[in-house]
Amino acid sequence: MAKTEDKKKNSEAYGADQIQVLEGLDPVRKRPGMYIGNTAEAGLHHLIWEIVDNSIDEAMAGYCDQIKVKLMPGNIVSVEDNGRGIPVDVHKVTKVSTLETVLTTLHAGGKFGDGGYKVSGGLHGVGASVVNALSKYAKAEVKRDGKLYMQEYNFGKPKAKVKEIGKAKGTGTKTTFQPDDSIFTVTEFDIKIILERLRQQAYLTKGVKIIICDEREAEDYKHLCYVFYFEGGVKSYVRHLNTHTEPKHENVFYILKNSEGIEVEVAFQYTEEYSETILAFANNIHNPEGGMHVVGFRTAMTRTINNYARNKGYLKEKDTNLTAEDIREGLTAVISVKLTDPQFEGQTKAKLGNVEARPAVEKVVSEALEIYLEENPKDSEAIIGKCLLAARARVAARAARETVLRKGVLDGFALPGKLADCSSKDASISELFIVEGDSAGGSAKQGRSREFQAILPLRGKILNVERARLDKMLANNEIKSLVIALGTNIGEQFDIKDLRYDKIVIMTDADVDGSHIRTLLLTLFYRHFPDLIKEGHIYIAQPPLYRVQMGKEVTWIYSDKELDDLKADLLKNQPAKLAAAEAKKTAKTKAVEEEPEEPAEELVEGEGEGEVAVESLGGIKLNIQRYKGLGEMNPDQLWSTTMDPKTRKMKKISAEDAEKADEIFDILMGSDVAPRKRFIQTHAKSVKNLDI
Ligand code: 28F
Repeated sequence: MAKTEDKKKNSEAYGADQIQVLEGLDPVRKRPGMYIGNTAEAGLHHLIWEIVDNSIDEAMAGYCDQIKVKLMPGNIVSVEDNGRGIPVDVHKVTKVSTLETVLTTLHAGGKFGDGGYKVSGGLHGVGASVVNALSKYAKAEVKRDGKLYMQEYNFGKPKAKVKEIGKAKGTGTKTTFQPDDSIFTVTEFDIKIILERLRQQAYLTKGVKIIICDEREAEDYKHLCYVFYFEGGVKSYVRHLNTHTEPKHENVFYILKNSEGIEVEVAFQYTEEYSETILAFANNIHNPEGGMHVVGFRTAMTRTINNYARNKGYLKEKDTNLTAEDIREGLTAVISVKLTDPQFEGQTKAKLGNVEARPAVEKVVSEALEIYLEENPKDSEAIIGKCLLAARARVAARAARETVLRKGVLDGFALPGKLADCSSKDASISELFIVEGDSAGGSAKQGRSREFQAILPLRGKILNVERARLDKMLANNEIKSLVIALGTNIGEQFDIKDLRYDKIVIMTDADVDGSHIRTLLLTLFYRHFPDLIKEGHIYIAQPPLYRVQMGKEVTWIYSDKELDDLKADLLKNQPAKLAAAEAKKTAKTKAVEEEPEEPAEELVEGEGEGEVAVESLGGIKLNIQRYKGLGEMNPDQLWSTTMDPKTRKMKKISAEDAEKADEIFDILMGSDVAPRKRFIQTHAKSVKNLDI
């Protein structure tokens, strides 16, 4: 990235005086959630995002083109960039080094003030101090003016003044931190989460190289490094999103242009799919609920494509215009805007509110799209052909849908025969369990609390469903039953007020078939009942994987890790447990006089039909029974482990979970064989535990 003279002058003029309001870090340690969302896995990773965001801000300002993230043993993370380096001169207000001020005070960013960063994501520049406050150890190193400066901290407090510790080549900032494990409930970083996020950031910050090295394994083990660098920016992102589908045309549309101070970067390409994927970002922050930039984009697309189609005679005089719906089908687009003062709205602050973003995107995309369509006639023909087909299908589908809907869904009384409904008519307490297969359905019907729990068994055939066309989907009886049971109707007639259950619980086996059915149902909800997901009505039941019996004590285990933990725990506490067991034994023996020890076989007899294994952990016999399917549990067990609101574990499905399922669905059901094979090979072991 060019560091122009102009920018250099600017950076020299920009010193230590941008910081206005200053506050210590006590509030951060008192209420960490206020600053990083929570103190679980997401909050822990948030620490990394905050530090990386600072580097990305420096990159967006044009001063940095490389960011290196290192994970080290002991949950220590370092982030290093080759930006200008945080200034170290004495700060006017605090009278200590600016570096120290930035790391130890809140509101020390000065990002939106004069001379601060024009464009920024993150916590408005207080990120570094928040991370410092929540770390038991941290270190800041700055290379500036040929010198290396350093300061260390414990719990946000400096151990000593900022020191010059040597010479330096180049410039930059490096922050190292070790999260305070008394604050976080999760302390281990997950490389997958880190890679996913930083890959996305690399797409959104064109030309910046992000390197991630995981150095947490044993020393002789080869360390793994990952490098993300995308010259194409969001164009590369669109290609990536379309890797598992068939593009309809070759050239990805791409534009990067500034309009009225807003940087607009947009790429799109149509695929064979019927669905639309639009990813929108403002200052690199994802806006799942869209916003003004998305509105501007849609307007530009609809108007420009219609104009072109008319001019070239694809649309005849008698034809009506293509609708926004027709233009959506099969579209994969990434919209990224960068602006000075982003306003986020909506329930989850996930929607861009700045009205000026709308005309900016509309103008940039309209102008560039007109040129693209003229210059790429082959691509244009494919795109318009796709839109025209969608228009025709829309008319046909409506006709088909109306006939289907008239037959069943509209008369609310024709509830499917397979549905064992609950007796309560109060939707706010009612739950619908969608169960795989008739045998598990039988157990669920017997085990449930009839008052508020309804059971709908589905057959395996559901797998052959085609997800794209509503009319074809409703031709499948299993799906039709489900839609009728929900009560909301579907498509244009959908109305969430008529939902008959507050919770819709997908209860499938922990095997490959179960995972398929779950994926399919989530896809169905994602495509055709998105409001049910958005409003938190969709759940996945979590049946246990194992039943572990130790003497008379029965424990239900829900994951392999939990089982390992239990064993480890037993080994650790073994002397105490053994002693307790011994004491019991002697007591018993005394009472019945010389009665032989309880035979081991008695322990081996598990209930139900699951696989049984007996393990002996230093004298304690463990009877471990693995459940392969819901059908292996008797109704009482199913109730107490999986259905009883007091004891069950259920996973509420978020829009992201469903989006992932939708992607997996493509891979599993799509026409492309290679990615499916790859997916099944790489996930063969984990498919049974796919937590979607
Ligand atoms: C590993 C994390 O934090 N990188 C950063 C800079 C550069 C400047 C800066 C940062 C100064 C007064 C706040 C340098 N020279 N990586 C990072 N690189 N912050 S953070 O300035 C911060 C402001 O108050 C910088 C000239 N201007 C800005």
